[in-house]
Amino acid sequence: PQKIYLAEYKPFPFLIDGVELNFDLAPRATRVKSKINFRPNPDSDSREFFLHGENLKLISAKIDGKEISPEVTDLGLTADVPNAPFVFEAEVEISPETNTALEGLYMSGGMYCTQCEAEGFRKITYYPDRPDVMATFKVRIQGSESVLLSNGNPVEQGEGFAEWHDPWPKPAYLFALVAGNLVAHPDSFTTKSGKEVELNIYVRPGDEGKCAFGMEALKRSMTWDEEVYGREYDLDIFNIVAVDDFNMGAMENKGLNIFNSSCVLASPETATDANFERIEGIIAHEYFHNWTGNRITCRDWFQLCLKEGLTVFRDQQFTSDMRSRAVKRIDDVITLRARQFREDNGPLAHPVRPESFVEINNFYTATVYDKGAEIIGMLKRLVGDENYKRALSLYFERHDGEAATIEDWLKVFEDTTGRDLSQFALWYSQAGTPRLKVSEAFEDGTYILTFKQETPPTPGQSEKDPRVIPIAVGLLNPNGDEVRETCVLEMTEEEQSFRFSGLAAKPIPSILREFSAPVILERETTNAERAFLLAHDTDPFNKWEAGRALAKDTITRMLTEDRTVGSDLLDAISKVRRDDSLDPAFRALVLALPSADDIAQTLFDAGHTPDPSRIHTALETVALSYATHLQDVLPKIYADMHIDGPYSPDAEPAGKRALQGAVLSLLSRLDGGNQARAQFAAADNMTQQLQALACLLRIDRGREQLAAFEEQWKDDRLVMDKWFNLQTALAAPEAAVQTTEALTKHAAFDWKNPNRFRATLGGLTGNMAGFHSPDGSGYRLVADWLIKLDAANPQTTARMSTCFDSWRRYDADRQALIKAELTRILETPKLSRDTTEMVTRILG
Ligand code: HT7
Ligand code: ZN
Repeated sequence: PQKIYLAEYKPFPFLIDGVELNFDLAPRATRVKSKINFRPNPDSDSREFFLHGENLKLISAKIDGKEISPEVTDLGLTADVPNAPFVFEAEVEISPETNTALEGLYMSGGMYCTQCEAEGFRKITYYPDRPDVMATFKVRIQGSESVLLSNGNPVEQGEGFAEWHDPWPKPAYLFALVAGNLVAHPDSFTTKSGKEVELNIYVRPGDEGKCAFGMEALKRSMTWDEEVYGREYDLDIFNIVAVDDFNMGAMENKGLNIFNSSCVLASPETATDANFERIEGIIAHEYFHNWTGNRITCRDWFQLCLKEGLTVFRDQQFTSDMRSRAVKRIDDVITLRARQFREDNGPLAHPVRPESFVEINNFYTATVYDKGAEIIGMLKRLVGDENYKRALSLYFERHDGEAATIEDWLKVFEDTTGRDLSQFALWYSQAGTPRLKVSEAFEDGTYILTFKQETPPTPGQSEKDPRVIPIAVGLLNPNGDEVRETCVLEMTEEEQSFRFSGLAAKPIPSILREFSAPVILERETTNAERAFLLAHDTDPFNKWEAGRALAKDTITRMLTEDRTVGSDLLDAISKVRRDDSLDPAFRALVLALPSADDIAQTLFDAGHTPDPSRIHTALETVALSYATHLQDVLPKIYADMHIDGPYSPDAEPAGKRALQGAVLSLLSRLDGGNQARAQFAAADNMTQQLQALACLLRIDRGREQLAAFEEQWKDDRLVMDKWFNLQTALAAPEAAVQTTEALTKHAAFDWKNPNRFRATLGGLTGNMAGFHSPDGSGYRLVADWLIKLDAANPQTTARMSTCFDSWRRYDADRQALIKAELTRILETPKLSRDTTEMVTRILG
């Protein structure tokens, strides 16, 4: 397959003055007529006219009204065109009903919908399907459905048709069309300059009761973007549509966001607290794209982090403002380490701005999104809040209506602050997570911290240069008082020392506060010091981090030195658990154990070969030790966290339920599941119902409750996803593969639906000890399903194949088994470009 390189960027030879599209909808024979006004691009010296087009049946093509016979291949169309403005017209036929890849125009549950990012528009009609070609669109839809939607503002609507006009020039990846017999949850919003905006969330009949939270989240997002970034909405209408079959979470199409129904629909009975928070974050994320992505888009797909890193950063800021800043930061770092650090440490490592790709869909990664957001966080910390604000205003002013690059982005910061950001730019071009080794010295009242940075080689990048690393540090004296408030040390060299003078005693450092840079901190320390920081650190992130390090140290020693769970960990954790002054959500986070995957990577980094089954046992042992050590207080904390009154998804009650759930999980290891059975029976919300079910699955496989849950929720697709997921994710290691296999034979296992596929197979791949079953049955089952799915949906298959990316961590037998399955996948006839690229990179 052909590789595309950033270095080979060339502008498109033509500009577009306007696009008219006409859709005549039919499930297997939709007709799309296009009329595009082209003119030569003065910034290009080429006049080659190539339009992308895939899986299209060309009916006719014209230039300036005259029929032409262009050269057509599997990838597009070439024609001779005048060296002057001209009108290109085409009519094509497409088949949405048989489009199982969920890219382009497809059908989901009887409705038509589109997904054009990144390169789906070329499956709708012939077009220069690249983000730097921006145009205004007029769209006419003919169909028998009651709701016919596209981007922009409505122009005219009548029996069987609707017309839309989007006045804002946009790239084709932001095009959207929806047609279905849908119902609206309507509302409105008045912008700060007094403009009335009509808002709707469109859903299938029956889902109307699950829209209210999403709508409130949308209005909160609109207000926040006005207040914090000065960004107002710019159309008369903003529509959201919920779709059941969707490859990712949601899509920011101009004025017509399309959402995976799991990322917008919520009611207390059917969605967990975590679902509510995620929905709020995703609604905000897609809405924020209206400025960071749509008004200012990307010049090419290598610049994807320009819109995604910034928009993730913005949605993280929003959530910290809506909820708890400390808890949000801890949650984000847990996710970053689990997804991005894993990626950066394996065969799929790539720079935040990659330099080449075969299939761009494979680069919607944790690195581009989450590390992209971390880079912006570092930049903000380095330049300060005021300069960040000024730089962003300049960015919006200078690049509005443009397709920009990372160079443009950094330039606004350089112009605002006068700083040279050329070394900082390495964060975009160098892959891999820097290791930051710390050593210290104390003499005559001066404390010296010395840092050494090193980034291990990654695929295609053996040498790395030192980066700029903002290291937020505070110092505590031995009695626990803070003697130096947080300051940001700016590391620029490979090795660098920083001095703190005038100290009466050797301080205890709190390093990398708020996780000020996406690095791995390596520092020789003791569990006594970790316990001290857990008790005294004023930085909530590092307070939590100290407890996490203590737990990880205990677990890794249990596995490598045959230690038992020490009292240092139990006493330290127990203090936090008993401390009523702390936020319950924070206490729940302190109690949560590191994931099996985290332990496996830590062991591997320390030169050990992780054994998934022993890791599982060690984690269970620590949980039981927590339970036994805390048994006198657990019932009281459980009772204290009880909330009277109706369910609310707000942060405070959600935090209480999180702590109550963590306590229930411990209690159920001591009481045979009595409390969990009672909670399951009494639960009036999904959070508590699912918490209880999870506990019972561990105890007696929860057979009775699983059946009751299925009976109660069999008609709710999103809740049934949870039912599938819980069983494969929490199955005992020896039963996980069999359980998954049985569930794939369940009548409700619709493998073409990405949510159901991910819930079921993704549950197994996340169940480390089950997936890595020594006989290779987990690998085989997953590979069988990936091969099957690839023929229908390459994008989701390629994404799910990343479950194999950590294969080099394991013993030789497991490595051989995984390699055999990856090779089998690769040898599948007609394997997609997406999966071929992914599996080839994983094999290395
Ligand atoms: N910008 C979107 C990324 C995206 C996507 C969404 C749904 C289906 C396929 C997709 N391919 C790329 C989502 C976002 O980051 O907001
Ligand atoms: Zn995004």
